[in-house]
Amino acid sequence: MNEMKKKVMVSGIQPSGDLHLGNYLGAVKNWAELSDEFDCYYFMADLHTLTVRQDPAALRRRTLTQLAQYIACGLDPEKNTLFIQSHVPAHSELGWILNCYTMFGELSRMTQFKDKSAKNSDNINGGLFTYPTLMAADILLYQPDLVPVGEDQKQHVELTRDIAQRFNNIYGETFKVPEPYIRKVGARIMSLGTPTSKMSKSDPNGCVFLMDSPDDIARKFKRAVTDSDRENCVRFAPDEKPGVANLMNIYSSVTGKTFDEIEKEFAGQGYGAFKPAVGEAVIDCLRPLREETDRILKDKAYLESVYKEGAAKASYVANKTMRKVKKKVGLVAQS
Ligand code: ATP
Ligand code: LTN
Repeated sequence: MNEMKKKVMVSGIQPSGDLHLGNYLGAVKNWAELSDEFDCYYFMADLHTLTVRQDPAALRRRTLTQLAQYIACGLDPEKNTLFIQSHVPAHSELGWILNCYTMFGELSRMTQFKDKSAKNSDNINGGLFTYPTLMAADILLYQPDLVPVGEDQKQHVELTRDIAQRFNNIYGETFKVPEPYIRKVGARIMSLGTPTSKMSKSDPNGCVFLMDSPDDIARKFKRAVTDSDRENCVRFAPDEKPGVANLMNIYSSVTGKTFDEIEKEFAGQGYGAFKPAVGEAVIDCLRPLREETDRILKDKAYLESVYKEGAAKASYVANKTMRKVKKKVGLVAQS
């Protein structure tokens, strides 16, 4: 029987910090649900992290931990292609070529470049500036239909589309022009300390990491900011009570309960009961993920087999695109 070709998805996360609840609920958990429907490529974007100084040993540890976490969070390596970006040299190769089809002005307009160069004013390197062309290469190599990303990466996917269209206009159909795939609100988890900004690894206090101990998680939720009014009532009102809304969102995401059900469950009980309950629900949700990650990390041979096989599968597809690109631009084929 002729099987319908599945749509292709590609995404990556930089191992520049440990994965947190926002990364899980907003990205990896959803990716796992797409495994059957799509042909998915997920990678550790290790080359991207070099735009900011990294401790080499910590980078290696976080890259492997992230892979173990992808698997523990439900990304089955049999159904998804999981790999380490630097293991597929085509990413760097195509990144260079695409640099030559991307304008200085376009790169200058990227808000992430402006933000990161403001934060790292002592290290505004070329990689930070050309980061979007490497990201475009990450994507275009796999000819995907969709790129699941957070809102903040939309601009980079749009630039990727522009680069692909420009290349196709010069050389004829070479790259599929992909769409960003951005999930609705709800998946945006906010900081427990500052509920008006998103939960981020750069704000460890308001951030729950997947590998945090149950005690740490309980403590972080007990300290979570709720609201400054004296209502002390669990009610979904994101504008008036962003902290409470965020906790309800987290509780709903990990238990599957609706906001109505949550309001009823905590009616008349106040934040004193609600905050620890959210903490407990998160502990229960993350415990199996943490234990499974630890178990996988101990099985070095298995982890190695996953990333080797992932790199081989990814390279096969990536090299096919590379051959096409090299031929189009006029590079001499080796064989
Ligand atoms: P940074 O601290 O540099 O802002 P980060 O911790 O926000 O990084 P990213 O590497 O930018 O994480 O994001 C990886 C993936 O996780 C992206 O798909 C992004 O949309 C998702 N993600 C990150 N933070 C959140 C969040 N708070 N809520 C929902 N999804 C998130
Ligand atoms: N830039 C992204 C990580 C990333 C990515 C990609 C996402 C690198 N290459 C390709 C999707 C597709 C980030 O910082 N979150």
